[in-house]
Amino acid sequence: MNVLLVVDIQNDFLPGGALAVPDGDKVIPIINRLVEHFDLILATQDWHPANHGSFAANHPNRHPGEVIDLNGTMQILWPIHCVQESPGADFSTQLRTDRFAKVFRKGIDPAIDSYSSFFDNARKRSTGLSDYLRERKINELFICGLATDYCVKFSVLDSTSLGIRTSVIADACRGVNLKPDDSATAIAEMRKAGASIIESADIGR
Ligand code: VGL
Ligand code: ZN
Repeated sequence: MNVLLVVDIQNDFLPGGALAVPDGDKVIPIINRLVEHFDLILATQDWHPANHGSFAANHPNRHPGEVIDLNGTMQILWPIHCVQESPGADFSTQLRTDRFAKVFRKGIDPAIDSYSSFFDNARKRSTGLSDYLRERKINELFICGLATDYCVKFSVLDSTSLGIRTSVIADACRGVNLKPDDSATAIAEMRKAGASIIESADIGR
């Protein structure tokens, strides 16, 4: 069984959104084709309460891009984004979600961020994804989505560390690139951790 994980294709990460990933919308037609070629499709949603500690606005005199210690974990501060039940947290209406078997939500605890689809940034709490995969004896995963340098990267690193054979579909990902080469660095890190870096054209054609 081949399994696709679609990470955070939400309005706030798309052009016009609160934390827009440059060209983030370009991955949508690619992912809409990919879903035809997988047996099981899983997805994640960044799903923050309004008082989330990753929002610069929740810290006096702090601005997006600054780094703070949030309860013992290094935290980059972001604009307010993907607030639970807000339109910014919705999947894009352009995205084919009809084949999503299950959506895992993350970043729910205001005290800690969660870039990875598996665990929060302190690796204390699970989203349920690792149990879901283990119960179904799934040990191979294809990952795509937003953003290459945050949620995709940390999902891939947790996936390989769990012993899951992991492939990143590079052209179906885009990065925030706070620094211009952050995505390239992230791809190199993922490869070094044992992930295969592939292209969407390698799937189903
Ligand atoms: C993400 C920054 C903050 C992501 C989520 O989905 O990559 N990045 N929250
Ligand atoms: Zn977030």
